[in-house]
Amino acid sequence: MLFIGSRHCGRFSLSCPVEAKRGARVKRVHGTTILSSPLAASETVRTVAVIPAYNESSTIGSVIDGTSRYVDEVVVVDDGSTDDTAAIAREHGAHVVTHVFNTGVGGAVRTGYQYAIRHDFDFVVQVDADGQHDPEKIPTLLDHAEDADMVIGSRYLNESIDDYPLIRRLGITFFTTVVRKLGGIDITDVTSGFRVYRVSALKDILHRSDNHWAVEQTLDAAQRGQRIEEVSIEMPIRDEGESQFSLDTLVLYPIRMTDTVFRVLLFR
Ligand SMILES: Nc1nc2c(ncn2[C@@H]2O[C@H](COP(=O)(O)OP(=O)(O)O)[C@@H](O)[C@H]2O)c(=O)[nH]1
Ligand SMILES: [Mg+2]
Repeated sequence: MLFIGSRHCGRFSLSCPVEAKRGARVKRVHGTTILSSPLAASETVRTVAVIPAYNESSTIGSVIDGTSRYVDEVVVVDDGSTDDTAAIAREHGAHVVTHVFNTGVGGAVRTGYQYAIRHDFDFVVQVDADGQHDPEKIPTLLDHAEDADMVIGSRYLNESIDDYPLIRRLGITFFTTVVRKLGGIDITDVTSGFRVYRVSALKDILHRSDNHWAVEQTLDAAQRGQRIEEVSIEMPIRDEGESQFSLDTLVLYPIRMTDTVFRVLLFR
């Protein structure tokens, strides 16, 4: 039987130190792990799902329902939505933190991370609200977090990336190459928003940017020698709503990218 529930993290040792050593270690895992044995309910590792959401009323309910089976709490960061996202999220049992103004994905996930830190969670699972991330893959990500500080679900380790528009693939490849070169790590999908973090390590890499959050935090983690893993996760393109990527984001890429990279390399 496939194990259901975040308690499988309970076998992680809470005293497991985050080794801050130079030269990040990346273990890439292809395929899916099926967990076979549930662990004792008495173990106390706590996991929170952080779901950034901007006008996702058509999908947020099912994403929460699917996700809540695998975590102790679901937090939806409503990023200034103008539709019923927040109300639907509450109806489905999520704790909702509302931004009065829209900040962008980076601002939304940062609010979620701060919630996790403040409430002493051990792990954060980050899931998009648009239905792109299959909650049934959460145990796979958590399983790999046993030996990692950050686990990234990668579309590039399977064929789902082939469905993305060329311009989007070029953007992801560009960002990933920058982080690979500057961070000395061997990853394939730095912009993926389907991730798990060990909170004790996440505390050190809280990003500042509201745009290229993934580039900033992953590069920072690599520079600090945090353990970063990638796992193959299928990620279809979204059916509903609008992606954060637009012509504006494309035109502003070079400026924002330079800003992000200099900030990490020079000031952190
Ligand atoms: N488009 C957009 N999404 C946001 C914003 N703030 C939070 N989000 C949420 O952040 C997540 C990732 O955004 P998305 O557009 O799906 O990015 P993509 O998966 O990289 O195309 C989704 O759950 C959004 O609802 C925002 O300002 N714009
Ligand atoms: Mg998405």
